[in-house]
Amino acid sequence: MEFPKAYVTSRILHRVTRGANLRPGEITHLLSISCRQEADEVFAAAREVRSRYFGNRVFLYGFIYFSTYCRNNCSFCYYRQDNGLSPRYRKDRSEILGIAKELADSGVHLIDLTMGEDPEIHRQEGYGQLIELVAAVKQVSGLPVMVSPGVVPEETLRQLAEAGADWYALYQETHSRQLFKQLRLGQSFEMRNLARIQAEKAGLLVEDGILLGVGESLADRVHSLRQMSGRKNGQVRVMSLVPQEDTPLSHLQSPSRLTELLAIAVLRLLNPDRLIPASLDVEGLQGLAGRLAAGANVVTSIIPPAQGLAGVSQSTLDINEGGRTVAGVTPVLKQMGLTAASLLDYRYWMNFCLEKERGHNHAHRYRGWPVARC
Ligand code: SAM
Ligand code: MD0
Ligand code: SF4
Repeated sequence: MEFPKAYVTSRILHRVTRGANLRPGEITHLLSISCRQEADEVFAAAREVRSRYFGNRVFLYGFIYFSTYCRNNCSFCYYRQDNGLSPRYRKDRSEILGIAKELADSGVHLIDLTMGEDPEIHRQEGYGQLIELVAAVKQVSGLPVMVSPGVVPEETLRQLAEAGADWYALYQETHSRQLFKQLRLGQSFEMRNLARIQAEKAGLLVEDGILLGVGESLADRVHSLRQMSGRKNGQVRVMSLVPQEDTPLSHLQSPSRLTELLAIAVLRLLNPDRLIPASLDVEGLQGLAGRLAAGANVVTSIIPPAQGLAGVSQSTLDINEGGRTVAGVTPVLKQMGLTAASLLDYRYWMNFCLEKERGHNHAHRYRGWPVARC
């Protein structure tokens, strides 16, 4: 006998909110939901699980896309080398430090230094310029720093960690080897996976992520969500493809909003105590509330206006209007009963995650955090 879909959904959520692990078939079921009411139940469960670890506290990440030059040709990306339309710039050291300070003063918890695989930076023996930049940004902002430079050698990862980098962000985009080949043209699936493992060994926190709507099957989505969740990632993300003019994937459509929101909620159910972004880089400020309601707990891609900075998948949306700022997102948090965490909360969570991943059972030291059930 086949049970009604809504009944199966309730059963799954009942189990998972009581601490059971989601099985592959259950993930498939949740990702296939098309009824809004049923989806709302999934989001409510994701919020419940989130609140056990994080209460109503949300983290805010400042984003500095400091070089938009790239030697690669990813099929989805506006900044691929062959795209003559994308704005190319390379910010100098003093501009970057000024922007980092401005972001820190505005109340973000972290600075994300992101670049294309800029040949000027990647060809330098030892990446000295990038390593020095990380140390300077850390010093001037007084904040944790994430680097998103693409694939770099293991030795560079160690030096970045020594210079004070806290995070290494490198998204696999898909955990299917076949599809990867069509997305990251001419790049190695293994090297990309390995770089995150090496970063973790170097003492960095690591973020992985996947794209939705790039030709993946439902089974690919389930596989990727499980792969990301079974590893030592501190932060995991899903982002919908934003089709870009003059790129090989320009003909594809962005997946429905429900697709991304369900994937965020499933990621939360799979990763109760991890960080999950609600990126402003997909739908701008108007997409924020939905992503937070689905279980995300980090607002990423906060960009100061009037600095000539671009976003990645939304290169201009809401930036110069000041929508992608702490002041812009605060009313949304408030309206949802959420609040920006303190910097101390953020540092505390980073330590908690590092200790846990190193297998040190110091959970008792973190009694005040997570909120309950450590
Ligand atoms: N260049 C580095 C790299 O590729 O790892 C770091 C920056 S890259 C621009 C950051 C991420 O943005 C990519 O890994 C991809 O997930 C996302 N991205 C790029 N273009 C996108 C698009 N058109 N739609 C959605 N996400 C996109
Ligand atoms: C974001 N545009 O958070 C940024 C970017 C890179 N670490 C992050 C994809 O949405
Ligand atoms: Fe370059 Fe990153 Fe865009 Fe790929 S995703 S083309 S590596 S900037």
